[in-house]
Amino acid sequence: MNQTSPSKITKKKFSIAVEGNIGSGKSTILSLLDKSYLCDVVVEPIESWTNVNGHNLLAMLYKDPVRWGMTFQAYAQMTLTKLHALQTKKPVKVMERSIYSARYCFVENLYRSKILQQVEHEILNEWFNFMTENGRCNLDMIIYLRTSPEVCLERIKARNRPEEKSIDLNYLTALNNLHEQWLIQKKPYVPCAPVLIVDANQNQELVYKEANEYLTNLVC
Ligand code: DGT
Repeated sequence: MNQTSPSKITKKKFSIAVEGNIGSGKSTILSLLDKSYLCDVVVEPIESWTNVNGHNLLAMLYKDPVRWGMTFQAYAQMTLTKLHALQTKKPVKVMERSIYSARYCFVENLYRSKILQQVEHEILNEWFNFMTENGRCNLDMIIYLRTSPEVCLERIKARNRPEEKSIDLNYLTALNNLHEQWLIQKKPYVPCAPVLIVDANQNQELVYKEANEYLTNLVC
């Protein structure tokens, strides 16, 4: 494990985002952390993106990204902002993803692929800047589940979500590069919190053990 240590905390509420490519294993780690007395896990249930008042926005996005990319990112940004604002009881609030990966990885990828228009990118960016500048989306730490795109693809195939059938290695590689630029190279975007890097190609029990040990040391 490779880490940048934030200062040890006592009694302070701590907000953490688990980040990583699609298929990196975030949901598995979060469901294990959810059992810990330390953590309240808050996730955006995939159902809220596959059933927006009867509309499967995730499927619409994959089917026609040019038409639905902006709508999806606007909705994702809103739902993630709500998670950032959520107050929890236990010492550590753990989020699946954050407004930051939506902006720095997914929006960036759609824009670079010329799926989002410049004006759409500018609107999302202005809104993102407003939401992050006022402190409502602060994080104390990011756990980065670092995974190869090949491993992600295997896991995505194995879980076989109907919406995700069109995901290929090119898409995962592009998203992986953007996660790496943000969380490892730290440019052009600098992470808003220290980053704990976990090798998530390995068995998911080990990934959980590493993350949980680190959180326990941090809080107790
Ligand atoms: P895991 O447990 O690491 O495999 O994580 P997943 O795949 O359950 O969760 P996540 O958030 O990586 O992705 C769920 C689906 O939603 C996946 O098809 C990618 C898509 N997705 C998530 N956030 C965004 C976003 O901001 N923009 C776009 N275009 N797609 C997104």
